[in-house]
Amino acid sequence: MGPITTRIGPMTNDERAYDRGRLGLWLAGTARAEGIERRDLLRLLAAAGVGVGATTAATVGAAAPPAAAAPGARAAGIVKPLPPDRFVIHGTNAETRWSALRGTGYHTPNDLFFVRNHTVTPALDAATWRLRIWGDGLRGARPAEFSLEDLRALPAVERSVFLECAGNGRSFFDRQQGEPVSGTAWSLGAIGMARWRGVRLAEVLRRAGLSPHAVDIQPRGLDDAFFSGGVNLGRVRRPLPVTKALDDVLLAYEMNGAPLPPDHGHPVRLLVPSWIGISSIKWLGDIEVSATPLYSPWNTDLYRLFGPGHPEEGSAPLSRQTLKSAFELPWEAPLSAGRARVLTGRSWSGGRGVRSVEISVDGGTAWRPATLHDAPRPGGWVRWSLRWTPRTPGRTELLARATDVDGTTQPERTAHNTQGYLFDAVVRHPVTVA
Ligand SMILES: Nc1nc2c(c(=O)[nH]1)N[C@H]1C(S)=C(S)[C@@H](COP(=O)(O)O)O[C@H]1N2
Ligand SMILES: [Mo]
Repeated sequence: MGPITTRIGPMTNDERAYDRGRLGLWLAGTARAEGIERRDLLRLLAAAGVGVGATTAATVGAAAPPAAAAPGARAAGIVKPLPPDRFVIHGTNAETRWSALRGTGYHTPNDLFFVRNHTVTPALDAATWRLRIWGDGLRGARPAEFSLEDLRALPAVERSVFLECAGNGRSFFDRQQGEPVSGTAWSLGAIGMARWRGVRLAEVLRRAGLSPHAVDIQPRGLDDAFFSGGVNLGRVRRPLPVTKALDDVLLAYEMNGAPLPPDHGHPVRLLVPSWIGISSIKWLGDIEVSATPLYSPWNTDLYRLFGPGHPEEGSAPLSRQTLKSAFELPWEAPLSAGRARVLTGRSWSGGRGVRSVEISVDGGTAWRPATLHDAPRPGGWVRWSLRWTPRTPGRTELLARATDVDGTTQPERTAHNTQGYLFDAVVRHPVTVA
C-alpha cells in the first residue's frame, strides 16, 4: 500500500497532534462521538485550546471508578479455574501471581494468563461467528464480512508480544506513594506474554476496501454493555488511529498454539503490540472504519491521565506501555539466612525493549547488575537472574530497576494520576530473612 493521507493532513503517530486535529473536526461537525455527552467533549475542546469560547464547563472530576466486587469474591464471569496459589481475584478480574511464573519459560501459559473483564466472558460459537467491517472509511458502501474460516485462509503471522493492562501496578500509587487512585487495585500481575497467531489487520482492512480517507478504526466486543456508576457506556470499544492499525496489529485467533481461550477473546481478538491492554479488544464483533475521528468513553474519560500536573482535558489518549520490573517471588517471601538462592524476575517496556536491569537487596542503597537471559526486543520482556545469599536476619526490600534501549530508567516515583495508569516506578518488594 502507498502512503496514506487523511483529511487531517499527513498521518502521524503523534497522538496529541492527532487528537487536536480530531477535536477540531468534531467542532466542525464532522467527527462523531456516540455515547459521550456533548458537554464532556466541549470540556475537552476548551482545555485543548481548540476554542469554543465561554460556553464550556471548566471542571474536571475524577472519573467514576470501574465497578468492582468485594475483595475475596469469586471472579464472576471468568470461565477458567483460578487457583489461589496462581491468581489474585479483583471483582471480575484476576491477576497472575508473579511467584507462579518462576520457571514457566518465556511465554505465559494460557491457564496462568491474567484476565481483565469489564463484564463477563461471553459464550461465542466460532462456527457462526462473523466479523463485520463497516463505515464511511471504506471505499464501497457495503460492509465486509469474514468468518473464522475466511480469516484462517489468509496469510498467517505469529508474534510473541506481551499484553498488559494500563492499570498494572496501580496499587503501588497508594501502597508506595501514599496516593489513592480509582480502579482495580492490581499489583504487578496484569501482564502476560503469548505467542499470538492470526492475520494482519492491515491485510483484512485492505480486503474490506480501506479508503485513503480513513482516519480511525473502532473495534467493538461482543460482551455485554458496560455500566459505570449506573451509566450505560455501551459495549467495550476504543478507537485506534489507522496508522497503528496498519502497522503491527493482529486479528489473533490462536494463543500459544491453542485456539483463543474463552476468557481471552474466543474466537478472535485484536492484538495491539506495545499499547495498553484496552486497545486489544476481545470477542471482536465488528470494526467501524471511519473517515472522521471517533470517540468512545475508553479514549476520553478513561485511559487518559487526569489530575494536577496533567492538562485539564487529560493527557492524549494513552497508547504505549511504560517500563516495569517484577520479582518472581511471593510478597513477603520468607528466605533462609546463609543459603544461596537465585533471584529471578522479568522487565519489560512499551518501547524498544529492556537493555539492562540492576538489583538492590538492601532497600536501594547498593545496586548490582542482573544477568539477562533474553535480548531486548519491542513487545518483548527480558528474564533476569541474580545469585544472592541473604546474611542478616530480618526484613528487607528487594528492588529491580530496568533501563530500556533508549536509556530511560525506571524512576523512584511515578507522577500521580487520578485513575492510576502507567505506574513505572521501581517497586519495593518486601522479604523476610530468617
Ligand atoms: N471486549 C472486551 N475487550 C477487552 C476487555 C473487555 O472487558 N471486553 N478488556 C480490555 C482490557 S482493559 C485489557 S487489560 C485486556 C485484557 O486481556 P486478557 O483478559 O486477555 O488478559 O483486554 C481488553 N479487551
Ligand atoms: Mo486493562
